[in-house]
Formats: sequence, C-alpha cells, structure tokens
Amino acid sequence: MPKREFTKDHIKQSIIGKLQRYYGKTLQEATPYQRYYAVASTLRDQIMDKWIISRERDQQLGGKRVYYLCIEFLLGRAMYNNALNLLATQPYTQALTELEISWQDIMYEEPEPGLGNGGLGRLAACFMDSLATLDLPAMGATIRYEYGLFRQKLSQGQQVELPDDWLQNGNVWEIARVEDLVEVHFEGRVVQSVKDGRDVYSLVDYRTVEAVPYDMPALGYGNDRVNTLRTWRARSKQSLDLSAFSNGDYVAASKEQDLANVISKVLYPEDNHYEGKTLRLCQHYFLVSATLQCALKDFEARHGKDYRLLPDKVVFHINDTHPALAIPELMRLLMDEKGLGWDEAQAITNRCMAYTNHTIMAEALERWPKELMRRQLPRIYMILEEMNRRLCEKLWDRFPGQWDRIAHMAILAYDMVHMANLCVSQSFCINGVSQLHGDIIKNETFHDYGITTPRKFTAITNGVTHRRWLMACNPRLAELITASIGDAWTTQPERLSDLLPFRDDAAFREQFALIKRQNKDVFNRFLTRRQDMQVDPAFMFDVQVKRLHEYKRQLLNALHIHVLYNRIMDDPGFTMPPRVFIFGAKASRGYHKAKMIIRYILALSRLIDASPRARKMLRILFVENWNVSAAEALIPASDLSEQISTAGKEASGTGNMKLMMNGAVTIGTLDGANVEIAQAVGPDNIYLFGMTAEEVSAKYREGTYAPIHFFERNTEIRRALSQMIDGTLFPDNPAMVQILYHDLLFGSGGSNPDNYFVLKDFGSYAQAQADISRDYQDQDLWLRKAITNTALSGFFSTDRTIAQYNELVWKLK
Ligand code: 26W
Repeated sequence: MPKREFTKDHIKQSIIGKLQRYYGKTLQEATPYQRYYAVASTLRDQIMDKWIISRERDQQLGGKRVYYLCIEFLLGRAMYNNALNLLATQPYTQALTELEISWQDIMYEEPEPGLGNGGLGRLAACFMDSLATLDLPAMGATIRYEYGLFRQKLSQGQQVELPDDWLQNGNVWEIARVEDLVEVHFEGRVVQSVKDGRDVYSLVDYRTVEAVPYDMPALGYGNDRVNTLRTWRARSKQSLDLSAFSNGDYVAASKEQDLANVISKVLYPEDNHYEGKTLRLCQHYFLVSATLQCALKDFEARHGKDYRLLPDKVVFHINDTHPALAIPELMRLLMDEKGLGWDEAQAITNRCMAYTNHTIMAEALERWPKELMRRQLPRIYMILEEMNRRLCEKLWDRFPGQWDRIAHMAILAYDMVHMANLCVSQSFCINGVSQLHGDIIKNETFHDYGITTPRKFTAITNGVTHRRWLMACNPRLAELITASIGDAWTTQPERLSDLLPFRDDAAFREQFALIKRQNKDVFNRFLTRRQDMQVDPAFMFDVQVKRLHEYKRQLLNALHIHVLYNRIMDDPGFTMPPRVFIFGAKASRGYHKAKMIIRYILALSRLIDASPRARKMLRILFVENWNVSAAEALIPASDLSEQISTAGKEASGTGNMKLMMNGAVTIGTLDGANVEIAQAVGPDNIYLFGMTAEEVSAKYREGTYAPIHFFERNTEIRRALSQMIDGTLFPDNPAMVQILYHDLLFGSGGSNPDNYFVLKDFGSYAQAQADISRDYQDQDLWLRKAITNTALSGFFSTDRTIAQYNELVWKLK
C-alpha cells in the first residue's frame, strides 16, 4: 500500500477539509476543540497508513510477540507525541502557524487518558514508546475505563474528588474492533464429563460479559512500526433478557447487564493498598481472559494449532499481580478449549509467563479469599487448587516437614489465594524494577523462592521515555542539546553523556540557566490556566510530585518547611535563597492519613502566606490534580527533585528519572533507583541523606525505635509538632491533624510510632537541605550539577530498559 504524503500544504488542506466535512465550519468559525479534532485526525490518517503496513509485516514475519498485561496505562495526551514520533512536528508547526493556530491553543483541548494511579501505569505507557521505537512486536492490554483516576480539587484546605469523564467527547485515537469481540464468563458451576477417555471440564450457568477491544496506536520514533494498545470495554450480551422482561421480572432482566456495565466503568483509585473488592477481581479476570483469548486466536491464525510452539511465539508479561489470573486462564484455555493434558498445558504456561513485581509494601500484596474466587470464577479456582496441590508436593520434597515454610510459599493457604506466590511459582522470570528492589524481592520478600529458583530472579531497572520526558516536554533544552552534540541521543540516549564537557563552557551554562528560567514562565502559564495562580520564577523550584503515601514521606518535607518557617519567624537575621516548595499528589479516597497530610501542607501554606517576611523566601504551591500534563509542565522548570522515601520502600521511582533528565538535582535516600542515580552522577551531584535500607530493616527487626526521644531532645521538632495541634495551624479546629502528631510519637491504630522514620531521618534531611541552600547560591556550581544530571540520565531511558527486557526475558525477533 502506498503511503500518502503529508507535507505542510497537505496538512493545511486536510485540517480545513475536516472542519468542513465533520463540522460544516470554516477555520475561523471552528471552536478550539474542533480545531484540535481536525489536527489530531489528520495525524491519525498518517498513522493509519503505517499501522496497516506494520501489522501486515508482523503477520508475514511470524515472529514472537509480547503481550504486556497491565491493569493501568497512564498515557497522558497523545497528539504532540504522535507528531514527534512521526518526525512531523515541523510541517505541522508550519501548517498551524499559517492557519494561525498554536499548539498551546489546541493541546489542552485533548482529553487526557488518566487510566492509571501512578508509577505502574506510567511505566507501562513509557514501555509502549520504547517497544515501538526498538521495532519490537508488542501489544499492550488494559481496561478501557470509562472514568479514569479522579480529578482532584483543592477546596477549603482539603482534597475533593470529582469524576474524570474523559470519554465524554469521544477519543480520536481509538478504533473499536467489534469484529474481535470475545466473551468472558463469570460465576456458574463446573461440570465434568469424559471425552476420548479424558476428563473434560466446562462451565455452565455462567454470566456472560462481552469484551470489545478499542485499539490505540503506539508509534515508534522515526520508524515504520505502529504497535497496538488494546483497551477492553465490557458490555452486556443482550440489551435485556426479554423473557424475564416480559414476565415482569425487571431486576432479573437486567442482571447480566449490571456486571457488564460496571466492569469497565471506573479505575480503582488505590495505589499500593489492596482491598479485596469483588468487582476488582472481575476486572482482573476480564482483562486477562479477553486478552488471552485474542492472543490464542491470533496464534492459531499465524501458526496453526500446535500449541507446543506457543512459548516460541508468545510471551505474556504480568505487571504486578493484578493480571496474575493469566496463569490459570491460559491453563484453562489450553486444557478445556484446546484439549491439552495438564502436564503439557502447565509446561507451556510456565514458559509463556513472565512477572514483574512493582511493590513490596505488605498492604499491597493481593490475597483473595478462596470463597470469593470459587464463587466468581469456579473453573479458575479449581485449576488453582490443582496447581497448588502439585506445587506443595514438590515443595514438600524440597523442605520435608517444614509446614510453615510451605504454607508461606503456597498459592492457597489459610483460605486465601496468594497472587504473588502464584506468579513467582509459575513464571519463568521474576523481575525487580531496580537493583536494590531486585535484591529485596529475591532475598527478603520471596526469600524461599530465592533459594529454590535463584536463576529465575532478575533485576532490570525502570526507565522513562526521554522522547516524552525531554524532547516533547522540554523542547528548548532538547534543541540546545542537539545544537551542542547532534541528534544521535534521540535514539541512543546514552549519547547524552557527550554533554559532560559542556559543564565547563560558560556560554552553555548560561543557555542552560536561561532555558530553566523560560520553562518557569511556561509553567506559570500552565498554572494560571489550571488554578489561577503564579509563582515567582526567581525562586528555586523544590519539587515533590508523586502519589501521596506515608512511605514517600511528604510529611518529612512538610515538617522541614514548618521548621524553616519557625526559623524565619524566630530569627530576624535568618535568610535563605528564596524557594518555593511544590507538591503535586493525589491521596486515595479512603486513605485518611494521606488526606491529613494534604491538610497539613495546605495549612502550612496559609500560615507562611500570612507572614510578609516569611513569604519573601519561602512559599508552598500545591498543584491541583497532579497528572501527566502537569508533570510535563512542571518537570522542565524544576531545580530540586525530592526523592525521600524510607529506604527499602520505593521499588524504583520514575519521577526521579524524569526530573534528573530535565536538570533537577536530587535530594534523596538510598532507595529504589536513587541508588543507581547516585552511582551514575557521583556524590557531588546528588544530596543523599538518611538511613539505608539495611539500617531500616535492622530497626524493624530490633523493634526498639522510640521517636519520642527526638521530640524530647530536638527543640525544633518539638515546636513544630506542638504547633500542629495547638491551634497555630487550625485555629477553628486545633485537633484537625492530630492523628499525624499522634502517629509520629505514639503510633495509631496498632501501628508502630513513626513507622517510616520521619523523625529519625529529620536531622540528616535538614542538613542536606542546608547544604543545598548554600550550594544553590553558587549558580555556576549548581549549574554544573544540573548539567551533569541531564548528561548522565541516558541510562534511565526505557530504550535501555526495554533492550534489557528483550535480551533477558522476552527474546523477541
Ligand atoms: C491492589 C492495590 C495496588 C495498586 C497498585 C497495589 C499496587 C499497585 C502498584 C503496583 C503500585 C505502583 O505503582 N508501584 C510503583 O511502580 C513503579 C513502576 O515500577 C515504581 O517505580 C514505583 O517505585 C512503585 O511504587
């Protein structure tokens, strides 16, 4: 098929033509949304050509492909990135300019797909970019949530959640593939029969939900590959059960519909905290069953029915345990539908499944009650039981008599299904997302599996796509880099290290500083639009942006700001280089302490603003509704990156990488990928503080930590904590955030006091912050650090991550 041409003039014609045909409007009459739609659908035309070619080529080559299963894909807006990956920003910019449209005017018209909570989902989105750019055949699979992560409003000092109705005006980038619809079955009962001398099991009296795929293109940068992100929508099979309806039983008539209509309705706003909700289990099974059915159909079309070939042609990547039911589902399909025996099916399944763990927080580990699983998915439960029986038999041979140990490793134990054990025992690869996290899952979390199958464990450090997170969001810096070292870095990010010598070039440093300053102005325009605010661009931007969680320790940051405020108020001689502490963070709806931390930060902000002297050097900005677009606006303007989790808790972190790439210097603990950032840039270009992961582990084991001592001995801590509850912050309700105070000193709800060592690490954190204030005043020194960070960020591109996954795990092409 010949590719159509897309020159500037074609683009202009196309935009005008679409406005006319779709909306019956001239360019002048069109609304900003209509203009957006016309530009985006012009890009889409261009993508379609490539998409078809790409699919045909894969079909011909018949190679192996990866299905990346993830319950979240935090995509962010696509228009500009698609233009970038098509190498078409220039003709589009010219065309738009001549039509008197600016990117800025139409960009914000694009609804933002926020189909994820945080790191897990954003990583999946970055992976799609690098998979396509490395020309690897891959399909992403997720749920097409009608409502993405809630929109956050800040109102009267607290977070308010509003629904995210992102599909309201449709989605230009998706194509409904009704022809690829599959059925997913829930509930019912299993009946056994004998066929050709073999036991055969099938599900009867089940409830049917139809899964309709909506495909979105995932483009490679500057190549011909377009992969697919398949998002599944649930719908009911019949519009109504007519017989029940005509009998007047309206509830029964719509029963099937209820489940169907809620499965793809809304993304759970939980991040690192698991609750055993039935609907969530249904979502998980819906995603894997639909995807696996379509994968097997595709396999047969390309390679026939010899399923022994499956592991050479297909790999399923399970991201965190949410898609873990892919394992028993593949068993079910191979046995019940394709007629294979158990042993053969299991051998194939074990060779097709790879698993990445993304968190070790105990409260995030999924365990489903057996009875719930049995009721919702009877056949799947049966398979899990048999799988568990065989596993325990093997474990018994290895650890005879060690009941506790075996129970700890089992899939089924104490009436619960342990999803992590399912993944670890049945996948050929168990991956951690940073070197430290890889060590922790192998030696602590899954210690006994680390002993029995050490070679299955790998650690491949996460990354971020430098095309979205540098080229697209920071075009000025990208241009400066290319002008200095050429453009090889766009596909070989390690080449960014060619920038290192430019640290010593005063003119380059000046340019770098100028761009940072310009990016602060750009951010201010964004902020005005979002929440009608401005920050002083002369201030240092100190940035902590990530989901709100106790282990991420936004509270440590806030407490330090509080102490700085007191220093300013107490000591008329105290000064510091002006800094704005910027937060962006959503708290899960039911996470009370997290919401109290937001209240505390907002109250501090009010307190500071009330003092003319304090606000000259200290400000707090809380960016409302933290999402991908906000990140794209703020990160290029950031000076300091706060990565201050309790060591051992943050599996990797990826915000740390985005900020580093854009020349922010990190203040951080030796946690997750911070360890590797520190190794890359060296001690002079990062501010490390706090306990190490080993020290944290030792403290937990000893159980002797007594934060009250810090309260007693450190007057600054005592003063700030006391003000938390004495009416200074909340005159109308002094007890508002009492739980935070109480939690730090005495523990709450049975937990240890200060479980995340905020007070223990406070001293070294405050010292590191003082060093930063000192160093920042020497702008040459600071700029050298900033440039070093950008120059050495190439390792943290997902291009490297994906290359490693392919080499060690997927082995595609
Ligand atoms: C069931 C509740 C639940 C929901 C989401 C449990 C766990 C999750 C995610 C796995 C949490 C998550 O996003 N983890 C983050 O994954 C990133 C990508 O690997 C890492 O960089 C972050 O450190 C990790 O917190």
